[in-house]
Amino acid sequence: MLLGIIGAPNKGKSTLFSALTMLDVAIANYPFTTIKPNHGVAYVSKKCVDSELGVKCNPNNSICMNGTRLIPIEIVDVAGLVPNAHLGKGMGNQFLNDLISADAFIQVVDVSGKTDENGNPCEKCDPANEFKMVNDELAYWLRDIIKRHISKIEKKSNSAAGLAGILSSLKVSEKQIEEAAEKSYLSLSGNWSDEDILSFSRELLRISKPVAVAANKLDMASKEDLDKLKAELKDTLVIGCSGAAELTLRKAAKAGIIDYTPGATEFKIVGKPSKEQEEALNYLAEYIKKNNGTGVQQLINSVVFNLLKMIVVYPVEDENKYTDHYGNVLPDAFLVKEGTTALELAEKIHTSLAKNMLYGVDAKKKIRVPKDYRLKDNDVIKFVSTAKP
Ligand SMILES: Nc1nc2c(ncn2[C@@H]2O[C@H](COP(=O)(O)OP(=O)(O)OP(=O)(O)O)[C@@H](O)[C@H]2O)c(=O)[nH]1
Ligand SMILES: [Mg+2]
Repeated sequence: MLLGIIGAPNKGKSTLFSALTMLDVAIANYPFTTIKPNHGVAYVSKKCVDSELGVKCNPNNSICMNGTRLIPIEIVDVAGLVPNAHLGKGMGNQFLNDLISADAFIQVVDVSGKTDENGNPCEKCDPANEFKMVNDELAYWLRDIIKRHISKIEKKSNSAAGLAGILSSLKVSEKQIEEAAEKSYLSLSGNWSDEDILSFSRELLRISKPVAVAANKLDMASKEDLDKLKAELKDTLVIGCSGAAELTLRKAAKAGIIDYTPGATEFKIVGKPSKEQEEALNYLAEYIKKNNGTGVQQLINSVVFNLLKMIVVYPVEDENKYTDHYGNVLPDAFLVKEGTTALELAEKIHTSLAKNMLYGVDAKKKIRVPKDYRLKDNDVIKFVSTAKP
């Protein structure tokens, strides 16, 4: 799973990335601080099933913190996009190629309206304009990729397959391509004008690359600012957040000053903060209490669980002890798309496991489930196959 952080310059993309990954990256109050993409690992969080099952877990592919399972996903932060980036303005748009295989985008906007589309200071800019500008630039980027390949596609008899092949790095399916063509009233066998390719690109992005909006710098904005943006972008998932607040809290936790679980609405001071740090922490304690957290963990969880409709499942080898081969309790938490079958999950884990699979066992209910059983959120599942261990 890969999430791409995009947006205009100076919106807090790298701050959000740094908070999510705890990696040190360049952050500054001017446009184009980020030049090269930052790659890292972030974690989605969900209540671990261990307490429900009355056991204590030993995670292997994930982390468990105060009963919360943290599951890794890849995340990339790139340079800022400005109006006419496709014509080479600002840093251009070539850096978007690093996000070509993203499953979804998080677009960071400044909900306080204190920076404009170019990342320069502003009094009362409307972040909804940024959203439109960035979506336009994404569509131009895709249009230009397709344009470069269109002659090759038009020679193929089956154009959806041809396009899917050419756009394979974009992780789009033939079905999504057919749907995008239909929605933009285009025949896949026809000759497309630049305008046609642009309409198709917009639809394909809409279908295959969902976008959530991180309404960032909420600490400098009012509730009305956030409500206004939500109303303007009513068909889009908009989550208010403060990347700066989250970064401060995670840094304080890393330094052993506070005990803080990402997403929590409170923390405990466990170390010895300086007078200055204590003041900042008191402010943040109030802030997260009032705002139900910093919004950062809520953002990434909403993207994965609501926008991308992923569920969490725990494969085990022993359905009674919930352990793997080595006796680790609930070692792995997998993120899979809603509707994934037991057999499809087995394929993800190991091809031989899937090839020889006979059936699954729902370890919570201790009942057999067929290969085509559709996994449910928080399932603990054992695979029974004919293969010798
Ligand atoms: N008040 C407040 N300031 C923030 C927040 N997030 C980021 N900032 C500040 O906004 C400025 C820009 O932050 P960056 O993370 O560098 O922004 P960016 O979008 O990565 O910028 P470019 O790489 O230049 O495109 C810095 O001064 C940050 O400290 C936030 O949640 N609240
Ligand atoms: Mg940056």
